[in-house]
Amino acid sequence: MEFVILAVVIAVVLLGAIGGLIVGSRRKKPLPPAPPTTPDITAPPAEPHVGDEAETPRDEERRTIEEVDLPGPSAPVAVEEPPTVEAPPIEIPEPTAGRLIRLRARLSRSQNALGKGLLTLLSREHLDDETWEEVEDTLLTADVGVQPTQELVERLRERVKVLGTRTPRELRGLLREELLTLVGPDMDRVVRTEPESTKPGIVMVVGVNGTGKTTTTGKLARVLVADGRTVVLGAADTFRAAAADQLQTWGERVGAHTVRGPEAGDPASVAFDAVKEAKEMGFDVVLIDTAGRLHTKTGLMDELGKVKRVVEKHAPLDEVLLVLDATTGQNGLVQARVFAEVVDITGIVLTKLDGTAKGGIVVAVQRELGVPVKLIGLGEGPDDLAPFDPEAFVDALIGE
Ligand SMILES: Nc1nc2c(ncn2[C@@H]2O[C@H](COP(=O)(O)OP(=O)(O)OP(=O)(O)O)[C@@H](O)[C@H]2O)c(=O)[nH]1
Ligand SMILES: [Mg+2]
Repeated sequence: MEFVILAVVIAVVLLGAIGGLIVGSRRKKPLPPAPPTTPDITAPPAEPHVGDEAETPRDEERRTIEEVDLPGPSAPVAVEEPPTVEAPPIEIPEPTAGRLIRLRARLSRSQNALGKGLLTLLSREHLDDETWEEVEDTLLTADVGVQPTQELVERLRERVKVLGTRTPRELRGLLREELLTLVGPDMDRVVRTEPESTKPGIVMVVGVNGTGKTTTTGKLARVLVADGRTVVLGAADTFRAAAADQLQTWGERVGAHTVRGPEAGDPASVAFDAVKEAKEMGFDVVLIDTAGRLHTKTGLMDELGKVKRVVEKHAPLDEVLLVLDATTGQNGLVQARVFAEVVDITGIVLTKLDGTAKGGIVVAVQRELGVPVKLIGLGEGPDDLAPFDPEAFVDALIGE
């Protein structure tokens, strides 16, 4: 009898222990992530992890509500100290002169394959049809575009024939002249930001997603501040909260004021308010950053037209800058055409020229729009923006 009682006691103790383990292990197991209600198509596909198969299958029995620990009403609530907001130190942007030397060197590094290739071809003893075809291919590969390429080759052929014997110096001079003609040394490339008595300079920045609009707006603000101008940034990209933060961060670094609106609010009204504030407070220039939009989406393009029209209730815009990513090549031309129809582009900013040898797109896009490239982006650094200078550009192409 005693033995039976002892056995029962042991059994009870054991069961309790096992139960405790199970409960304990359940408590410790973290909640599986809640499955999204709609599939997130922007999320990258989940990578398999080591030991994936060992994970609990998703159709495992769910915990009941009683098993989930809820925080008691008396649970202490951690009171967070409000973070002390320290004003970031204001940076002094790099002076223009030093910046240009640095950026020209960077441009040469990325672009001089084109010029070197051309010079090598032109130095051949016999310039037969095949060589001229290679010259053409070289220019096309650099995204110069069909029409300008044919013009250049025709003129070069003519001039080389007249020249007879060629020295490398002569060839270089010839090529430089012809490339320069193509790039358009006489186009007006001034970025207009001059304030007038009652109105600030107004610049709007547009383009498809990810071309570098916000970065360019930020870099341009730095250039203006370095020139002693006061700047307001209009965060008219209301699609993402992070977009306004990104712009504001650029502004704060040089002490430029950012006007923002509610998330998903009307971009036109943010742009309007930015100009209004600039006018009221006597700022010199307003730079309006807009959301990236695909040129194929009519609704978004209409919205951009509206932003411009609403701003124009204050005053005409001085510049509408189209930001194109130099690495996207010929697709940039299609974008340029559509944007130009909607908002009358006055200047092109060609970004990411540091990451591609296809600088020939400068020629193609200017031809397409009849609008000059005014600025070029040569890196992700805050001072990696340069005015577009045709002579410096051609020198970078053919090496000095
Ligand atoms: N290498 C290089 N990267 C650049 C240049 N300009 C911009 N970028 C990079 O391009 C990426 C996109 O830049 P953003 O300025 O956010 O582009 P955005 O057009 O405002 O993008 P959305 O607002 O999302 O349409 C960032 O990683 C930038 O650092 C450039 O001239 N060279
Ligand atoms: Mg942006």
